[in-house]
Amino acid sequence: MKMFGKKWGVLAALIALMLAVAACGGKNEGASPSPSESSKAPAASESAKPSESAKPSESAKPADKKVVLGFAQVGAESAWRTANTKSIQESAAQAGFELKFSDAQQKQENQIKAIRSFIQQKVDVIAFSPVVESGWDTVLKEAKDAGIPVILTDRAVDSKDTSLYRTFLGSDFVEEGRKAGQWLVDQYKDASEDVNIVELQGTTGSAPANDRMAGFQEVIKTNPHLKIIASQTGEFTRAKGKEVMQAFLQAHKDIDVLYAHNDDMALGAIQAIEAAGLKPGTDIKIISVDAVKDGMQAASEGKINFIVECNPLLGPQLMEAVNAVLEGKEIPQRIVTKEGTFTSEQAKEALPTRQY
Ligand code: GYE
Repeated sequence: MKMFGKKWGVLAALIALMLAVAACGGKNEGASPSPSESSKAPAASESAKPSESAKPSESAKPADKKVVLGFAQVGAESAWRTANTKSIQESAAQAGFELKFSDAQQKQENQIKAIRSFIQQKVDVIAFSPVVESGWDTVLKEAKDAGIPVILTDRAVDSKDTSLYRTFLGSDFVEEGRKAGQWLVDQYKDASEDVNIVELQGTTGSAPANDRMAGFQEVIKTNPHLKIIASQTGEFTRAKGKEVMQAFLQAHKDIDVLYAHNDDMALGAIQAIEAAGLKPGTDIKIISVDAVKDGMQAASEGKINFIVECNPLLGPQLMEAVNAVLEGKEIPQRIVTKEGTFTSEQAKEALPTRQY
């Protein structure tokens, strides 16, 4: 944007100068020649490069219309989400796309409204991260009928008709839950008494909450001593994580383990645990998911014992998928992000180079 202003400012100054010089000889036509020259400069492929030079050309030359991508984001509930939003915005700019971005504040009705408005505006592609899994068929059908391809990012929908979207790009949340459970199984393999686990679930009905719960349960049931004694949503936020953990601590005097579906809730819970005079990571073992900076920091201090990584930097892959869809290329129905896990020691090592 700034470059646009600057460039045109310089052009305008040049033109003014030329006009002044030519005023006596009198044949210069004014503003048109220079802008149209500059508008030819960036070819379509060049505009995909991280350069601002694409912008003046597009507005001066409507034939080279930018790809318009409508993105309906879940909200701004966590550090993961903030990193995800930034990745999408930056990658869209780099790809030379016009991004119409909407924040649904964790409400499905807002996302549906945003998608309908993208359809009305005839965007080229719609992408979204569905806040919950169910209830999308009608609006997805509307997009399909309008001929607008839809790409799911981050979270899945439970629609039976998979022709309603072109691909689903994101993590395998069941696998994340399994990794969390496996660490616990390994830690307590010699347990001779019950291990009391409390669980802070993500947003009710969301794919990561459903799947992280399922994967975790699947693995821990191999050891009957591993018992979930309480499980409640903390809505993926720090504030709610703290509040629910406070209630857990009041209701149960013998909590051994906290499994939080994301770092933000674990960080909120850590505050509640410390306020109760207990040592997070020691008195209560903590497992969480995401591996955002603050989570990794807490892990490196030994307050979180194990973090399962969930990569929010989906922007570049999303833009590739948008291009592929628009070029009519075949893309896989499912694109899974690669991720790892971190113990406290590994978190300490990895922290300085974390991007989010
Ligand atoms: O783990 C959590 C966020 O959908 C993977 O949503 C995402 C989850 C992430 O709020 O922090």
